[in-house]
Amino acid sequence: MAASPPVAVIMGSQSDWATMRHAAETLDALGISYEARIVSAHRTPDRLVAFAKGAKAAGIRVVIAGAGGAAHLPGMAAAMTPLPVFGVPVESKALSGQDSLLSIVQMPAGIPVGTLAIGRAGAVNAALLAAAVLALTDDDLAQRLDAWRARQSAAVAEHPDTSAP
Ligand code: RP5
Repeated sequence: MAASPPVAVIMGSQSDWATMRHAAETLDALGISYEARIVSAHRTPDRLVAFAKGAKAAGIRVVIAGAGGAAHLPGMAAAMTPLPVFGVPVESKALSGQDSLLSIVQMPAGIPVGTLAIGRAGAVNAALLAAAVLALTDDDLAQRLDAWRARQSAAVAEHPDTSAP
């Protein structure tokens, strides 16, 4: 059986892809392979158990988990794998992602989820954190990550465009 890529990007619903694609695009930009899967803690609990219990043996090294509302996915995944899990609160319609954030961030001591910002920023940063973890043992990736950050710095103008609205 072929080994899984080093990163799994899981999400509770197809509707989360609009947010989680930003994690995927950031991983693409850094040349990190990943698999993206819909794994719902509520609607597909058996799929979640199979994924989380098998993730490490499959070769996955970091899990990025995005979910919205009563967002149990990152915490439940973390409960069933020793791999680092980064949680991305998806912006919900009803409560603007506050529900997602609080669901993910308030893990009891003993089972950590590294919780990111709500929405796109969290998705991008989850990918960057995954890259930083993998770069600890991958010098080529460490160089790509340094270059990504340098490009970002170079893209910031020193003075604001005062003609902008
Ligand atoms: C959660 O419920 C998902 O993570 C998603 O953010 C939210 C809403 O899902 P849909 O009703 O759009 O499928 O499980």
